[in-house]
Amino acid sequence: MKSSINVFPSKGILMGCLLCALVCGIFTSQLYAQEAPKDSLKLIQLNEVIVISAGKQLDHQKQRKPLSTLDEFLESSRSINMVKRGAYAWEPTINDMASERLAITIDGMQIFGACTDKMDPITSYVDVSNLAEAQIGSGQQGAAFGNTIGGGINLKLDKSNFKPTGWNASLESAFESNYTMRVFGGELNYSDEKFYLNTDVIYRKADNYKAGGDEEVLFSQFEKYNFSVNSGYKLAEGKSIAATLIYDEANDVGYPALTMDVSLARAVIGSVSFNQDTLFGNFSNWESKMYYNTIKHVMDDTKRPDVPIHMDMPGWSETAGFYTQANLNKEKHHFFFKLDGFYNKSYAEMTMYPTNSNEPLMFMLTWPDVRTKNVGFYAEDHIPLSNASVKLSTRLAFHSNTVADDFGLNSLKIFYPEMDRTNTRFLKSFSAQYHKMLNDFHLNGGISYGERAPSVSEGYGFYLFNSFDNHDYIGDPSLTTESSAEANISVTYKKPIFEITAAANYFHVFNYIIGVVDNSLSTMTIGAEGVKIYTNLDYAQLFNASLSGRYSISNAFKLTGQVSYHRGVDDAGENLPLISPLSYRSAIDFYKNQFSASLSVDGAGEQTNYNPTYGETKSAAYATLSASFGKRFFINDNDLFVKTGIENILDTNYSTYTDWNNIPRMGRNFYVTISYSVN
Ligand SMILES: [Cu+2]
Repeated sequence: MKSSINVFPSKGILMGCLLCALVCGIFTSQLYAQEAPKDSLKLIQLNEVIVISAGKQLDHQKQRKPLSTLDEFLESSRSINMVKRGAYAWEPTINDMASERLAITIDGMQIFGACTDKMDPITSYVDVSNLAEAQIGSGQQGAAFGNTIGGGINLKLDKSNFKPTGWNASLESAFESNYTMRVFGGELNYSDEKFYLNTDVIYRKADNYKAGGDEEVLFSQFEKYNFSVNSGYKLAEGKSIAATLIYDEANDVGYPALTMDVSLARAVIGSVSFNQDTLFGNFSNWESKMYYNTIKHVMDDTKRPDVPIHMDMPGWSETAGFYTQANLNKEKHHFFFKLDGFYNKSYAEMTMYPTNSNEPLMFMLTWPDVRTKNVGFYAEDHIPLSNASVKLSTRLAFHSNTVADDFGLNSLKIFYPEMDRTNTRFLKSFSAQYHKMLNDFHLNGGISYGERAPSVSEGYGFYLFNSFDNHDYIGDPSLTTESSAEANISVTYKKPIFEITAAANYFHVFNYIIGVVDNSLSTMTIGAEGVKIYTNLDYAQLFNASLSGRYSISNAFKLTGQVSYHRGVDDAGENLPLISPLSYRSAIDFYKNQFSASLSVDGAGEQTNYNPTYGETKSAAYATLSASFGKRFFINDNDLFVKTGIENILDTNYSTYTDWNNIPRMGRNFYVTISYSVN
């Protein structure tokens, strides 16, 4: 089926667009607009940093919804869109690319979900209470965090870092009317120049949410709690050790867009690190970390009516890893070096229970105990020139996959009799970014090349049911490494009260991995339409462009806006799935005398470039309106902060291109957040 004739924007049009924008004086660069991220990542230029820091009153005032889920925080980013299968555990995408093509780390730690159906992106295993900020790099700008095509996100943990603040504590609570979500959280911190201890706990429970027009979305409830502790001790001046531990557990999580729910999703994430301000020679900020995390994910279909065949589908993922990194300043050069590595075990199984109990049980390994080893070296050099700067970076990595389970290996050998147990690759990434200041203009441009290995599902998945296109998926261990050539450009016009940025990027992805129907195979899942095999297409092309601006109307009023355009096609000119239609957002924010307010609109045009082959239907245009009000009070020495708001004020019933199987989004929602902190 052809959805439409695809005319990919040619380079001529692209250049024309940029020129036009320049002439109009409306453009923007995200690259250098942000304040430099702190600590060890000082040198890495990020495209965007989202401040999260729950429990920090000052930051809270600027946030429209301080105790929202981490997913909502990420969704507020310019660079991230979230794929939704329910109210919980959304999947981040950057440049219209999802998990397999992104490098997502928690405080530099590699973590991999344990679900074969992408129910547990790793962002679901932390909460806002743990985090200081989300650091986002587009394309190869995210390669500092790992091998990537689309970009990288590092979720930075919140730590006192030897600030002499003494004891402080805070209590937080929130309520949201639409799905009666209750949130309770608290922190207790101590920090002095020699020692710090941060602890926090948060609990969330939500019932089914209601889409616009009071339509209840069944199986969208969830319950989650998260506990974390991190501590540091100074061994000597300029020398310290630190340790972190996060425990995160979600139960009774409904996935209305899928055929199964989750009874347990649990992560234990721990690390120890050693930091030293100096190293031999001119090296500085030496940081080394060892970490381990283990995830258990249990799917559950017992609460669903009319299940044709009951299935048990547990999955496990365990990762151990390390990194060591340092800066080096030598004359004009600002180097950053990082050596990192991880070892991951991914194992998932499926047992089917036929309704006729005389029939035998059916057992499959959907992830056959795949062991992934990756050792990488990342280096970057930032060279300031007069009114300009250049950043060069590279990542070189050795990557290997081994199928450890014999039963799983033999199952895959049905399809690939020649397959080896182990598959190794050498992955490369190179990037050059240039920045120039011309009076009030900032120009940014860059070219990059990057590679990634297939994910465990793409390489070794065994009959993974995808409810989006209603097909069973089988991996291919002999997939070729996917690679991407990328170009990005942006122009910002910046005045103290006014700023506008136009940005565009283009990815030419070679050996693009996607599921392709194989008519010779029969399905395993009852009701599935067919079987798809993960296959390398010759190439795919992705193009993203955005225009964003900020205007300070007065000291108290600030206006922001963004409109973005996206396109993705495969080598036959067919649309790629999950590509955003034209989308926009705008907001007016007010802040004065400890009082804050905002009014915002979010919307998208009709999705004209969709692809039914991948299960997509056209999503209609929509717009939603939201408002928030906040006030900070001082009670003795303590702080009380109250924030309230309404989302989707007009109770619009809508779904977007990221909503799995078009499940409708939340209707009108009132929320209130209260936080009280004692210093
Ligand atoms: Cu799952």
